[in-house]
Amino acid sequence: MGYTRIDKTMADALCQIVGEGNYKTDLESLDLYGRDYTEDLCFTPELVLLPSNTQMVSKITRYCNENLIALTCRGAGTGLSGGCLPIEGGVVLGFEKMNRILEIDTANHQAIVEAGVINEDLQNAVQALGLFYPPDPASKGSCTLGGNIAHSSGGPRCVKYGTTKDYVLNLEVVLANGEIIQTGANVLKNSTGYHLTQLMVGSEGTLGIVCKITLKLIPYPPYRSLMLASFNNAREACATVPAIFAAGVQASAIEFMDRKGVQLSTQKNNIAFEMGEEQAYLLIEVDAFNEGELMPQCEKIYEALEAHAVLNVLMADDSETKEKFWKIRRSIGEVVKQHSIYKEEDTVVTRSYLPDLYDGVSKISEKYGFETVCYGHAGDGNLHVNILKNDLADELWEKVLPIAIRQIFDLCKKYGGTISGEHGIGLVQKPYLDIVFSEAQFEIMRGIKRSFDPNLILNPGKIFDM
Ligand code: 2HG
Ligand code: ZN
Repeated sequence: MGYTRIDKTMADALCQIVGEGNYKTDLESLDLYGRDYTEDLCFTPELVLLPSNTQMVSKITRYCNENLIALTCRGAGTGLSGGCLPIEGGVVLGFEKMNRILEIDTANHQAIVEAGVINEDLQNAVQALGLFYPPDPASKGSCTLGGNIAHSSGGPRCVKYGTTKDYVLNLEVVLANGEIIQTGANVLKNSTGYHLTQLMVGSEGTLGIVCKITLKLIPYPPYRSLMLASFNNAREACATVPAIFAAGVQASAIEFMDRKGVQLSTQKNNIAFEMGEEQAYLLIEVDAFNEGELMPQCEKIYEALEAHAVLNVLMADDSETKEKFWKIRRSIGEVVKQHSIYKEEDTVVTRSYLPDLYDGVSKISEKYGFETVCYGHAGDGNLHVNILKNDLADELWEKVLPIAIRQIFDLCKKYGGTISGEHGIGLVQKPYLDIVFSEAQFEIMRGIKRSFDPNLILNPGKIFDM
């Protein structure tokens, strides 16, 4: 589909909506807003606009719709599926000026925020009031809540508390024609018609533009214990995960890290960490409202670990050690990116199939001569598989990679899962969506897209082709 190129008159009209100092046209900024964390992809937009309220977003959207200008929203650009890349050029809408926490309602345990609020800023603000917003992507210090909604982002705590979708009560959304709607109501229960709120969560900015968000909060559990268990066999580490649940413990994180991931993370971050023969680790956390509730949970976990040939268990006794272990885990994604050209897959399977998925990925990598770094949210059956290019020839990498990825995703389907647990489909997973969706499902989704965005201006070219 042909989109309109933005000429001088159009640019002036759009810039006037946001006002002086709230737009960018210089090449350096356009390049910056044309990238996210997905590989080294870049699609330069024609204009970047930084609105400061919903009315401005509405006027911009109406203008783009009337003039058939592509419009792509961007949070902090930390996404890993190319979801915010403006592949058709046009306008990128940045949310850095819409970053206010509008209300924290302690009586109703709700927060109302603008879409550009940084995840961790909300976590800190509500924690100061004894409240908890659990979804915690590794990039929590920079990613925005609007971006989290676009992909229904997760993080380590989701194994106990659920992902972004479980906390969104209501959204203020600008539709493609500029109209402003509420998708639901600020209530915990809602059985009133179609659930537009949940439809919007995970739709990656293709159906409407989320401007304000009402989030559910819960009481903050102030006590936590953290342990790092090592294994000399990665399959065994994965197989231990269901045993922890079977022991009757609901851990607040069960994270898997393979040897290479820990090696890269500790080396690149200069973290002192002794390694022997370990091939994999589980980082396990429990939380509680009373300190006395921690030890019985740890003991049950310890028994489950012992029954599964754990090599060693390190308890993080002080806050420095806790921070160190979490730093090792949270920075793996980043250090892999620094280490080599790579491709990241966000595989997810029914938890008990994790060992089979891990084995399958290892066999596929071996067959094609790739090195992989695997880590992620083992408690959710969600394994981030990073395929490293290292010194493989470009030609081989480009030819074989899509074949290997398809085989990995076929395994996800076989083991009861799907091709993305928390990073979305965006641009880079789009070629593989046929593995999990039939033509009938695509047609339903295309119909939904058409009814929200008949001119196809919102984040064109993402999730599936029209
Ligand atoms: C992780 O588990 C994340 O490390 C990386 O999925 C994504 O937070 C992010 O940006
Ligand atoms: Zn993750």
